[in-house]
Amino acid sequence: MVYLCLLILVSLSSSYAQQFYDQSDCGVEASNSGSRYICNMFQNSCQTFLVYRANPNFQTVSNVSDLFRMDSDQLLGLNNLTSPSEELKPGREVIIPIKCSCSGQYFQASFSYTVLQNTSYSEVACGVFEGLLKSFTLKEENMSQENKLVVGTELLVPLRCACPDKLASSSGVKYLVTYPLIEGDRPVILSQKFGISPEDFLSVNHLATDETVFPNTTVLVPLRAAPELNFNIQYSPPPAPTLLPTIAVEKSNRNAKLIKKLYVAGSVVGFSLLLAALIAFVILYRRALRKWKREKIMSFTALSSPISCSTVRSPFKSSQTGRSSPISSCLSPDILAGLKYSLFNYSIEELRRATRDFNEENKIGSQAYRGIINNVEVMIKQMRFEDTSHVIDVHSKINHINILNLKAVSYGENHMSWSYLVFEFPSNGCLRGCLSSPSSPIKWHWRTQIAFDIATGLHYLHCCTFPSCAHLGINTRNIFVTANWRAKLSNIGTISAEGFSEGNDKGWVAPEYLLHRSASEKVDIFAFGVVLLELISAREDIDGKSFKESIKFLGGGASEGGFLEQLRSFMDPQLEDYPLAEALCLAVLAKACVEDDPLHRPSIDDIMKVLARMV
Ligand SMILES: *[C@@H]1O[C@H](CO)[C@@H](O)[C@H](O)[C@H]1NC(C)=O
Ligand SMILES: *[C@@H]1O[C@H](CO)[C@@H](O)[C@H](O)[C@H]1NC(C)=O
Ligand SMILES: *[C@@H]1O[C@H](CO)[C@@H](O)[C@H](O)[C@H]1NC(C)=O
Ligand SMILES: *[C@@H]1O[C@H](CO)[C@@H](O)[C@H](O)[C@H]1NC(C)=O
Ligand SMILES: CC(=O)N[C@H]1CO[C@H](CO)[C@@H](O)[C@@H]1O
Repeated sequence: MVYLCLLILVSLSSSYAQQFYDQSDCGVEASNSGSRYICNMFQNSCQTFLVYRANPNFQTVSNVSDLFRMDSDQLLGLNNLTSPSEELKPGREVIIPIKCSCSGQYFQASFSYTVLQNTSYSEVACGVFEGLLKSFTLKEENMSQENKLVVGTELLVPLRCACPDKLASSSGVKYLVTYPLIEGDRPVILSQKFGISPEDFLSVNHLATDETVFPNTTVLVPLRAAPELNFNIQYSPPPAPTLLPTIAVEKSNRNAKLIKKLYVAGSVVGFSLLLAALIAFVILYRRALRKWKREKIMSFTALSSPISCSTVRSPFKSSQTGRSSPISSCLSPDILAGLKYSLFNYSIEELRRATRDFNEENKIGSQAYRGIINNVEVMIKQMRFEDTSHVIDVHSKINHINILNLKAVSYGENHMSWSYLVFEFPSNGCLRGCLSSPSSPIKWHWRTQIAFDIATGLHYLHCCTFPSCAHLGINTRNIFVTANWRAKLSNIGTISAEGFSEGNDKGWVAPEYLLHRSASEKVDIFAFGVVLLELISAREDIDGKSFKESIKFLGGGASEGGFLEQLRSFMDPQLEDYPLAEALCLAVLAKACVEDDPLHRPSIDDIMKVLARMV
């Protein structure tokens, strides 16, 4: 029986030996294997189909048939529609018959397109043609170096398509339909939509069971007859909000305004301290009025936007991540918001004194200095004026022992000059420094404590803030360690979902973030895995290559004796005494966190459960 299954599997996978799912986004600059579908020896052209979705620019069948330069009658019957001018719902899938043929190495369905307005190649490939081809393919085909396109240009558009090869044909597959993925698509859903078996679908695209597929690229759907779509497939609802809707605390409008003004004046005080707030408000507001220019205040009010440290936009359903409801473990964010939050305002002169005139020796990192104010060590971060308000906003709403505390702010003379944020500075400095220091290796139980602290900080960000946010820049350089070896996360709110910012421009980063800018909390889980590996080995690995190699043994393969030997040789040589079982546990946890497929990474809840047993 098993043998039979194996046989079927082998024959299935070999019957679709050609084409690979390529998860990279439509707009990526570089070509991957799988960016285009490869010709086979069996047939070099065929009649097949692709799926196009109605959208605000192409709303009717006649719009769509114009785009594909075909007769609208051809589309009506195939799509069970009657009128070419009927307005389709955005997202309604329209099946387009195409002729797919081999050109050079690749299959393509050739169309031409006249550019209607000044635009870009990526907009045509990813917008107009919905990712049915990569934008660099379009550029290559039209021999262009630039991304710009001028109105009126006639473009050759080679859409992705494929013909079944010999083995696929012999198993009855007639068509491989090109399907552009959208958010929420999963192999199971697609199989239902086309009425095929998930196994067939997975093997034609060389996908592993449970593998996540990403929007803005295509898959092939193997069909034995012309496509008929089932439009009644339920996409799972968008990820549930990760926190209680904010009903717990009704704050009056007046109260909100008061808070805002306090914030303007450099101090936010929570509801619980309303009385103190009123007094502080009067004093601070008056002082602020005297001190600050009117326009400055105006611009702050305008800038104080709602929190989003990097709002999580997750393609993963919460049911799949298996996360239990965080509701029970968290307070309402409105209560947390500024329970106790006060922000001082320092003058530039004070900071100059603290850092010995921004002396090079005080520099830690590219835009941070350490300094001493009132005999307390602080970290002073240089920042563009327009970025400070966001960071302050985020910090005014989070308050956690494992997150670096923002203490004060200092604004430059005008909008063009630098502003500075003053943070606490835990005396052991950043974790990377502690791990690299040869003089005093971190003891094992401190390391597990640090891991637990980082996880706690992340859990707080993921589950106890509203909207929940991902850090997106976790690494050992922005985790700080206090005198008694507790860890604190920094750089909250400085990294946007769109891009890498300081502190995140090097290191081993979750692959889906590099490829799709897919900014989910799973990016943090990956980064946490990397931090764990550094924590137990003390090594630093820029692109993860050597880490990947050295933790291979955890996936099996080594003999039992060799297994522990390999673990020992991976560990920080400076660690003298540590329980091997715990080390193994951390290594296995780290390996799970750095899985390429975000769905296979554990949730922060699971991580906390594991670590809580150790500390
Ligand atoms: C779509 O069709 C409508 C009416 O038939 C027309 O006004 C509009 O210009 C068309 N859009 C495109 C992009 O061709
Ligand atoms: C075609 O559309 C009509 C309504 O417009 C519907 O009743 C019928 O079931 C559809 N047929 C198929 C095969 O989807
Ligand atoms: C499009 O770009 C060309 C060249 O850059 C320019 O001359 C033209 O005015 C632009 N047209 C529109 C409508 O923006
Ligand atoms: C897909 O591409 C569209 C258009 O280029 C873009 O607006 C959208 O953000 C992309 N989606 C993802 C998940 O990258
Ligand atoms: C191969 C081909 O048709 N190339 C055309 C692509 O479009 C540019 C205009 O941007 C033409 O100059 C090329 O001839």
